[in-house]
Amino acid sequence: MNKAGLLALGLLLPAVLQAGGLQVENAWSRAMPPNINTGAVYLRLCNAGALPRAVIRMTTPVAARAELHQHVERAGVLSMQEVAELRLEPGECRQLRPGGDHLMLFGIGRPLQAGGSYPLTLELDDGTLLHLDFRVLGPGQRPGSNRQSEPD
Ligand SMILES: [Cu+2]
Repeated sequence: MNKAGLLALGLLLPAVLQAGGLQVENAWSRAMPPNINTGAVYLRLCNAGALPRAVIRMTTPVAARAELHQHVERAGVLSMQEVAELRLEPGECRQLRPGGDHLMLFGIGRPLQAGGSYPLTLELDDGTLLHLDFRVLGPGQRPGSNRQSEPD
């Protein structure tokens, strides 16, 4: 997509956030049972800038700790591990999704309510802070499905 297209998209969809050349869209998490205090956040990241850009840290008031995770397969066993950064080349997009890269939350203080939205801050390697909210979806709810079915 060309730059004008990206700009137009940004105007049409207020859910797209941009800072430091990085665009973030459709951040969501799945509601978990109250006895589980870990969770994952998924989102779509695009580097609309001219320089490589990386997410190096995350913070959220709802969890004691947040890590960048990726899934790795070792000897046929799928596990997840922390990575130091999520790096995107100019023009690159990355979809964080269940079974793939994700943001992992540990020590969630209170259960995240389906339908609620909670703040999350991404720190980029150039010092930019991207403040976003992620939505918590109930069982069976699909990310972005409500937006697409909403007539304007
Ligand atoms: Cu994880």
